[in-house]
Amino acid sequence: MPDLILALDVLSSEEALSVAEAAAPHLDAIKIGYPLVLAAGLDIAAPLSEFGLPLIADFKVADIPNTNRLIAEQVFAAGFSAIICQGFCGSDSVAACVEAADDAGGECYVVTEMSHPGALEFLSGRNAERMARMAVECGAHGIIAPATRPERVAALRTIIGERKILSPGVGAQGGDPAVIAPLIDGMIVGRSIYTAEDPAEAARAYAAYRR
Ligand code: NUP
Repeated sequence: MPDLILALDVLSSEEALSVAEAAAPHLDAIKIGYPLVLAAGLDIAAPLSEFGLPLIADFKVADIPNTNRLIAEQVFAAGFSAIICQGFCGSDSVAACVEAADDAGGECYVVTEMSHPGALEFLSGRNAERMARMAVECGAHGIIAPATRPERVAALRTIIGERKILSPGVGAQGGDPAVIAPLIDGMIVGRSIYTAEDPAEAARAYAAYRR
């Protein structure tokens, strides 16, 4: 059953630290991305890492290999354990992130099919399956796949085997944690925890799907 990963998309370091402190006992990792880093700076990684949880950088890196590598090196130097990159730029761009992760002793996850409705325009079906195959060939540690479409997660699992699937889209985007939990390795939950009246209680409720 999956780890619980908090998507901490709040807009100040004060709120980030207060939600993280409340939820931390129920979490296995914290994921941050552009919203918090643009509001509070990359330095937010240092106080967040004090909760003793792995930090995942969700920058959906999508550039040429050299730029991807430079971005990934900054991420790992800032203390993150993992980076998320897009698959659609191709295998050389993904390989640059995987290499930087390996050099830093970290992990790289590749976005295959996204969780929102617009993903069905370009980022789904055969393209997602090709990206999953490529992620395996590049040595990525796992993929990102949508909790909003459990049948697609099951299909992508047949391609990636034992590699990890981290899955966003539970709660606010409509995904059902009970349905998706048996299919994945990490459940990513943002708004349903950080906008809850009691984030600790909300995190505890999602953590129940770990068992
Ligand atoms: O396909 C994806 N869908 C998605 O929601 C890939 C992602 N990385 N995410 C991220 O997961 C999104 O940017 C947000 O940080 C988190 C989901 O948050 P929420 O919908 O639970 O609030």
